[in-house]
Amino acid sequence: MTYDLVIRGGTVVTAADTVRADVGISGGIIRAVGLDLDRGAKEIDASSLLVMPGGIDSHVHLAQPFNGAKMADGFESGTRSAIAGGNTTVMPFATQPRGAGLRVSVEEYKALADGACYADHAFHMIVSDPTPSVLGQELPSLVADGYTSFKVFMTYDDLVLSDRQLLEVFECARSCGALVMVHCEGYDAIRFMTDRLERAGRTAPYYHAVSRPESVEREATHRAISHAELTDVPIMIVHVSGREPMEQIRWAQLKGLKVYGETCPQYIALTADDLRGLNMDETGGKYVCSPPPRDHASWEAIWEGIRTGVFQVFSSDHCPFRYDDVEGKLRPQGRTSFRWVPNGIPGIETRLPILYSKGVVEGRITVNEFVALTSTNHAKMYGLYPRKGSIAPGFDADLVLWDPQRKETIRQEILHHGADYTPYEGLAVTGWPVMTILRGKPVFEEGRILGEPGDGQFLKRPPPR
Ligand code: DUC
Ligand code: ZN
Ligand code: ZN
Repeated sequence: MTYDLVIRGGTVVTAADTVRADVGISGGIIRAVGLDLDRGAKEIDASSLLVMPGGIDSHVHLAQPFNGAKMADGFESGTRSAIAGGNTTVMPFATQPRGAGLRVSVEEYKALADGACYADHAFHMIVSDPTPSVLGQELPSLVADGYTSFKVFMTYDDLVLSDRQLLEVFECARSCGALVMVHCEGYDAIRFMTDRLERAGRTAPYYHAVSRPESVEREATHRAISHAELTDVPIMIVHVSGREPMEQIRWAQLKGLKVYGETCPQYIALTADDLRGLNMDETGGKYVCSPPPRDHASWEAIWEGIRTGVFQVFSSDHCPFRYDDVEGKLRPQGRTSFRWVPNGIPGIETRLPILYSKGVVEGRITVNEFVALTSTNHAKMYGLYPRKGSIAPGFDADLVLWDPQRKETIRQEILHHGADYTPYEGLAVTGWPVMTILRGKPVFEEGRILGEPGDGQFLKRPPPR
């Protein structure tokens, strides 16, 4: 047998195993993993490299309306940045604006993605207006069509759901078999704190972190868990920032509840001190995201949660805004108070290097755990397995060839996103993607984009079983 492509002599890493093997690929599918495979029409020498499943980033925001600010990445630049960071699949969110239908929101979002993506993609939904027709018809029918996960918010004026609404949405998800992702921060507590801080003239970006301390996240996490227990629905607590919410999830898991956890690079690489600045012209706004990054003790708590399996997935929560831009972080309204600084930071391209460097190189996790956290578990959690997320015959040939020795310093100038900065500027890492292969096609190599918009396919997920 010959192959279209053979990746020769690499160290193949999956969530389970590390073996030296060739990978034979034809028709975009992995056909064989083994020693001394027959020749390929094309061959790539991977003898000094790790061959891992392409990253799957199951929490990214692209081309999403955001409270009047303009997101720095649409599908094209966002997925370009994704492949440059070793990813092959991304999962952004189709948002239902209040007053709009859910189906039409999904269709409009899909139209934006069609033909524009460098990476494969599937969508979660964001449900902001759970009307009787959304809960009675639209949501069940979309879930049956393969949109099997959606996010709900416990804060933000234009997205927040009441407890009653959360319960109704959870009940609906339970009956149609969906997984609910929950943004856990308490709306009223944040508004209370924000009003007080503003009255005291504390409006600089740093006070964003003060306005939503860990207790606010812990309380909402517990409330979401209680609602999930009442309705017997699986939930994913997203972007967990520190010990207190992590321990709530662990408590729920030990109780046997179907509660899953996600964390992100900002919670092991940034702290609230990054938000410090004297006024709105200072750079603190670059780090405004929610929940906010906390402190070094929180990093250790997050590692504890990663090591002990509280967190199944490590996502970027890529939510990019340009900094020096009237529609970005420094928009005129944003200069008046942290309340108006758009929440979110770019990170789709730096997720893998940060986790590899701080996790694998610094000895906190194994390389197999790295694969589970960045790819395999995302595929399993969100219905893309066994097509995506591992290296074995029959899987899509989505791979990242990884140089485990490569030292790099994260800098804006080497990244491919649409933002004008990276919050990780100057961070030294060891381990870097050398090549990204999407269904058998090299789409990124040594800093150069080889793929094209449209290479990425929409992934229809199967309905729940
Ligand atoms: N939640 C996210 O998941 N991303 C960006 C902003 C937010 O609040
Ligand atoms: Zn969120
Ligand atoms: Zn997010």
